[in-house]
Amino acid sequence: MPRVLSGIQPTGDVHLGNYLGAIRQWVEHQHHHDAYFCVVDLHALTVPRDPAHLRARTLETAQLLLAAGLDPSVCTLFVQSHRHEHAELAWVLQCVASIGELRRMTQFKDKAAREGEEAARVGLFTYPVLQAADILLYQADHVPVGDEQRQHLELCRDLAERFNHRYGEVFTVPEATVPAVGARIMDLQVPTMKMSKSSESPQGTISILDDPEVVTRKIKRAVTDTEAEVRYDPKDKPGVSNLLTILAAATGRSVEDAAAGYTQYGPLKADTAEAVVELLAPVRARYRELEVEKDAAAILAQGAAKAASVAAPTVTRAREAVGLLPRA
Ligand code: ATP
Ligand code: LTN
Repeated sequence: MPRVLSGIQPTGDVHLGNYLGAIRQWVEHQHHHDAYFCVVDLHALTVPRDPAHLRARTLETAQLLLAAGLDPSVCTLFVQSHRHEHAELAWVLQCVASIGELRRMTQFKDKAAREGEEAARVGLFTYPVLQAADILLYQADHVPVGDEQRQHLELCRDLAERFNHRYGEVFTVPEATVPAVGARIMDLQVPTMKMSKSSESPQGTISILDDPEVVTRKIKRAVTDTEAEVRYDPKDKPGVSNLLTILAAATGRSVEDAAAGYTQYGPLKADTAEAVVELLAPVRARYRELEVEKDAAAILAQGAAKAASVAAPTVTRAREAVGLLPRA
């Protein structure tokens, strides 16, 4: 079976963009892949966080993934920091990556620009190398992610190829799997910015646990434009195009099909809201049903143990390849 791995940061409320861009694909993939999914708590340390909050969010994010449909009897769900191999391989790969290629990462440039690069943590800079370690440890063939992760996946492939070339074949070179529709859901209030867990735009972000009334209100108040023409044109009409993308992704159609028949924004918003409410209803219901807290911790412990069976041999091979003295 081909192997799949992906991760999500425990940095805030899981939102519709995470669901349509990534999680929904994970739920699908788990049935025909050897599938590994992790809550990437080490990645969350790259910007300042409250420790108690991070701890709580890590468990809650795992619970949400279970509610969204990840099934621990068919996939491996774990917390990144519970496997020390991630940090260990990340170091080795930091000695393969160059400063120049990391400097070109747009996510680093954007995030570092917010506080000024001087004060940005070194971990924010090396973040994509840790991500590459996550992927390469499991010899993943496919990595289902949203659109903004393409560049990190390219870097991961480059590092795998460079390592294999320099030290011998150790790593599978992975491919990004990005959905055709829904890979980049935009903020409903600022449709030129991607919907994000860590943005300060509660009205622009739909949490996957939002009440149906809240979802409906947010979509009805979504920023559009004054033209009153329903047409998919992300450059000139980012708000309307985002609604069409959401409607299309939620109902499994192309954006063109989704746009057909609408002449006004009101009905488009009403139907989009209805489709999203319907899409998220099972996730909300399951989140409430789950005897969450205890179960999730046990599932994560099992997941970490299962992850070791793939991660540990990979690290051993990588250590040997670069010339680290074998452990006694
Ligand atoms: P943060 O704001 O803390 O960076 P995030 O919302 O970008 O968080 P991540 O945990 O970094 O979420 O990403 C988890 C997955 O969700 C990734 O595969 C990412 O590509 C995808 N994703 C994130 N935001 C969107 C979005 N707006 N549209 C589609 N996919 C998204
Ligand atoms: N950087 C990713 C999260 C992430 C990830 C991974 C995704 C960390 N490690 C490994 C896929 C595979 C993001 O979505 N911001």
